Amino acid sequence: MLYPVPVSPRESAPVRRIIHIDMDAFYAAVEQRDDPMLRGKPIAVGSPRPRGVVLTASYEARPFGVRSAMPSATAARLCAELIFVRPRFDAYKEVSRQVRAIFARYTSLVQPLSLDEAYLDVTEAAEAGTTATEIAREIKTAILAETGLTASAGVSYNKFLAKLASDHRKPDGLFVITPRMGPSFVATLPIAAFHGVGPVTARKMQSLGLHTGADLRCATLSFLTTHFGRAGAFYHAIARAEDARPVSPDRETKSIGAERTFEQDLTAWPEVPPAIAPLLEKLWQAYAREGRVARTVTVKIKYADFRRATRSRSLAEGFGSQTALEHVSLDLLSREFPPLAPIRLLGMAVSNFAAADGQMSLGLKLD
Ligand code: TTP
Ligand code: MG
Repeated sequence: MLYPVPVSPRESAPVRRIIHIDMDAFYAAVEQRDDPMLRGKPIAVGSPRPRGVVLTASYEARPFGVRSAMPSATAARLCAELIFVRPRFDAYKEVSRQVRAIFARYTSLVQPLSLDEAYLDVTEAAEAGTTATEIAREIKTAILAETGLTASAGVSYNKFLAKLASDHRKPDGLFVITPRMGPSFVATLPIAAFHGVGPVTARKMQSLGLHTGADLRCATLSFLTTHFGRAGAFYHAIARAEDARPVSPDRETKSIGAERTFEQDLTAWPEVPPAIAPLLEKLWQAYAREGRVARTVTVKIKYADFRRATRSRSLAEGFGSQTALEHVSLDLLSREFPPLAPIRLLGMAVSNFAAADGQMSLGLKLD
């Protein structure tokens, strides 16, 4: 007698085909393309001033240890021949527009993450006959032909793995993680390499004996939610190479934020300005990349006893400089001192963006 083979819901769901595309050394590659003198040389895009930061470095500069978000002074010390180049955001936006037009030839399910990065869901196109890997290769070829720049592509069955895959063979890479490979690929990774695990979480995981994807996989869901709250369920899933998040094309940026959990709680006001300086820098960079003016800034405080507070202020003309952002954020925070309890986390975000009609485009001052 024949028994029907049980089909689990997961087996019956169609396997998705997701591509993650990420341009190589994006700003630096555009500068080298447009100025032949810069080709083959270690360059950093950003301000050379003492308080400036590196936005990105060319692949020639990376062996010296020059990295995004590094103070320019440190970068210059690491690489004596480093050439600093001022960013030209309009040029990067133009390339971004060209690359997105290429994506649109294959699917309408495109979720841009920044000017140089996007997820594409090509399940439908792949079912029609062309494999996702072929589509990724065609996209890379079109990007090179039409912009003169290289991109790396990752192909897999969810967003988490596609992003890991695009990073795996950078620059000019193409890497595929099949359903069979997914769990073992994740098992070998150090947890700090997981997208979504920041440095503080990574240290906490290490203190709990979780060093690799394989360690994380051994942890139970209740253990992870006890220690990491809501993020625990996400860590539990990605340890199994599972990620059900859809590619969401309409997700327009509504706010841009940065936050930091401190290794030691803050208790006195003089500790605050230096503590938020790196946050402000990070926020300003991301804001500068967005290109639209935000009218509201919000600060967030989490106390050691788990109480929390948020405070906002809006400016009719929007925040046009890093100094304005700093001034208002510090003012909002200073009103909360002396604090209700020691502070374990501070966050800042900008929101309430003006329409991108060119009227209020951000006067970018990176210094
Ligand atoms: P990334 O894709 O993170 O970096 P990249 O394209 O320069 O290099 P890779 O080959 O490793 O992908 O970021 C894209 C661009 O965003 C980058 O060229 C500059 C900008 N950027 C910042 O302005 N600040 C930052 O901290 C980072 C990480 C990027
Ligand atoms: Mg990139």
